[in-house]
Amino acid sequence: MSSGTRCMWMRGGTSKGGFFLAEDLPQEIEARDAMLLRVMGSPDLRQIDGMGGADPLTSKVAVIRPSRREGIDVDYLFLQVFVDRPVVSDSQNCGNMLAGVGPFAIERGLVEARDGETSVSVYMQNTGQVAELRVQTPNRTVTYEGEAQIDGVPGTAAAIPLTFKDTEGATCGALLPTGNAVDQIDGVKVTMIDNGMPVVIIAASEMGITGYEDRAELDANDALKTRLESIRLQAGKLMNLGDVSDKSVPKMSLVASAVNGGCICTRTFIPHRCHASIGVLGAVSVATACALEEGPARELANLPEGDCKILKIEHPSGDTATVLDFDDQGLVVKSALLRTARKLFDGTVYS
Ligand code: NQM
Repeated sequence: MSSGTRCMWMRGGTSKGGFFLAEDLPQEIEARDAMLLRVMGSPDLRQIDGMGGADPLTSKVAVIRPSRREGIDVDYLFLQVFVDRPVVSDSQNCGNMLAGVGPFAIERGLVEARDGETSVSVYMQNTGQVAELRVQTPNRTVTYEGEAQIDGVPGTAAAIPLTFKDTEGATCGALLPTGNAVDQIDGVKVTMIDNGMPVVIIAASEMGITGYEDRAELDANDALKTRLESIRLQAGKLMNLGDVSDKSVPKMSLVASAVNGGCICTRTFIPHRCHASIGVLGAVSVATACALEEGPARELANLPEGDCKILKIEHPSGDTATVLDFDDQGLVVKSALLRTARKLFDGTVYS
């Protein structure tokens, strides 16, 4: 057993995981990853010998360091620790864990709190983009208590608004990496898009489901998952992601018409289990697809008028409201979402 590593466990949005200062982790990547697998208890479906919650949404790590970049407070590296495989992947970003980065940076003294609210600018190392967070800091102290409610999390907490700019093509190099809003893979019509998260969008009906099933039912549908994985492996290459068999991107979002007054309804595989809700940047990418000129999302979406649109992306736990700002060519230039976070534990974790 190691002598222990300083760590804070936090809920960030609808995810949960370990937050570390980069200086507290082994500097060598192989040693770092071996340590994080031990911390989470992976590979093991139950993660019984570690802190992970036996779910990709609770097997996440955020690594934070002071930023050397002009005008940026901290650098954030997201790591997905696979539950059932000995894999730690930096191939994706995570906007849910991002919500915890602001409070963590203030609590660890990397950002000085103001009285009332503190802005934290975060360079997201996985994709090379910047996010702005607003953290509630009455009396220069982080508060986690408040009135904001996000679907997928019981109760209320202090609001942490997130704003993203220039997320287009963050990982794939272009918003539509194939140059098309619609392609065919395995005879199925898909949109491959990246506005902060690489996502493959397919009409649920094309995959033989309604798109309103619950997470457990979809997770148990092995035939569906096999078809999705075949499409995903081909899409990965077309999206400039290479061989994605050991990567957690692209995500697979199955869409249907909204049923609760939203823009569209989603069931998203991330990529081998169905998300309990939807990822933050995943929601931004789906919302962006709804506003394309064509494609499975566009065909099913209810789109409000105007250059600033609030698009509610429905999912198994409710919806995620995404605010998109468009320029006069109809391109998304800014996106914003509301998240909350909570400090759960601060101490020493053993590997
Ligand atoms: O898309 C899960 C999550 C995510 C990612 C996933 C996320 C995002 O809910 O920005 O937040 O898609 O693997 O934490």
